[in-house]
Amino acid sequence: SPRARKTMRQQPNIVITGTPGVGKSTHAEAVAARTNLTHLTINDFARERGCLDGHDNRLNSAIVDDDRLLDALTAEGVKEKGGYIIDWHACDLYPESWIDLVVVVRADVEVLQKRLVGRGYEGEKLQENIDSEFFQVLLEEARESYEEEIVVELKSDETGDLDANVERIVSWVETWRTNRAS
Ligand code: DAT
Repeated sequence: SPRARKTMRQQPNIVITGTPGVGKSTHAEAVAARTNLTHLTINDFARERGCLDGHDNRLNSAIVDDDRLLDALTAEGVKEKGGYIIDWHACDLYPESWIDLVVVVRADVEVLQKRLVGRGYEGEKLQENIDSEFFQVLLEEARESYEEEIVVELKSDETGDLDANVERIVSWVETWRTNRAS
């Protein structure tokens, strides 16, 4: 459960991470709707704020410049104000002091494969993402980058998982707010 952390933030910052297709944005949107936190889709934010640094042709995806992204997030007031749900497939670039909770969304690789094929992924891009989930790359990244007690792994194979996860994150936010106020 959330303990008092060294922060001046009035609202918590939550990182929602995981392999593409696991359900990050679905979770982030549902939690944002219930908590009034702001869903920050880094793919869009990085593009809008000029934080892209070329294109990876092999994986057909934009390359984000981490330093520029951190500057843009700082300008946005992420660290000081808080109140953001940061939705991206990477999680190791934010300073620890910015982040109050890290949710690693996981999916069964067969379920994920179907979702990604449905999204038009194929070839190397499809395989790399399946491998990434199989080898729990994002979970390891989260565990290496943040204190163990703020990292939560949540399974997202079915609708029931989604509902339970959202409930759990919302209640974490409510507890954080209660602790912050007292
Ligand atoms: P991400 O943001 O991680 O790329 P998403 O939120 O766009 O993933 O979800 C990918 C697809 O999978 C989307 O069609 C919604 C579906 N999905 C995600 N989590 C689910 C769950 N727990 N049950 C059923 N469908 C889910």
